[in-house]
Amino acid sequence: MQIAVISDLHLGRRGPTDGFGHDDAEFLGFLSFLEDGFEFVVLLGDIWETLTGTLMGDQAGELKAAQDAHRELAERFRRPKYLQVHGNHDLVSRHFGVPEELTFRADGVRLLFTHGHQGDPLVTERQSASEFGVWLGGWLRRMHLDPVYRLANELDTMRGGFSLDAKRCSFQRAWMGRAANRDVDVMVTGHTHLATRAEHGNRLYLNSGSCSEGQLSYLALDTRRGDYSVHSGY
Ligand SMILES: [Mn+2]
Repeated sequence: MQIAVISDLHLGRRGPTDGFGHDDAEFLGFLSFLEDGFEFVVLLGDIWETLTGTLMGDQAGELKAAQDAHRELAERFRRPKYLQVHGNHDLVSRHFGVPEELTFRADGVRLLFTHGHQGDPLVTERQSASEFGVWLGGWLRRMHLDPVYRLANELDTMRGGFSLDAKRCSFQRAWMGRAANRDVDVMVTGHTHLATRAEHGNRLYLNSGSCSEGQLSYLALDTRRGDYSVHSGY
């Protein structure tokens, strides 16, 4: 089976808090490229940004506003080729039937797809503090304090134990522990915005990186050939 994975688009209601940073028409071209080359396209969470409303707490309203602001993308994602899981920035999607994870077996390979915030202690143990931090970040951007916003994001990366170095990345180690417990061969997450491919013994960890802030990364999985690769641009 040939599967493409993208995540962390952070599509918002446009304006300063919208983290997407792509022209929608150009991004639709990228999606057509993925649709032509793969049997499925997995949307691995944080597709929509619902935590940066002017007031906290109306995530369903923010989801609707973001989908209205990016109508063609929202419609494209409803095609049967797309499979979606929710992340921590679009957690509210679970009320519309979007699951927390997908597992399947293809060509004898067991795969688990999940956004990954469940392995991030700040998000799981201090969810309201984490959501407050994201909401505050939205206000920093409205107030054009982007350098402060970027510094806060870098601190967040360090705090989360996120690293491109597989040995140093505690987030990745946590997920590979779960992969072993659940006998998963290929563990796929997003969330850190660090596109990654790392072998852990006979298991593989993949991270889809991010398509926000104008970045473009995706994973290409071919279970029949055993090819798993990280791409930036197309
Ligand atoms: Mn996330």
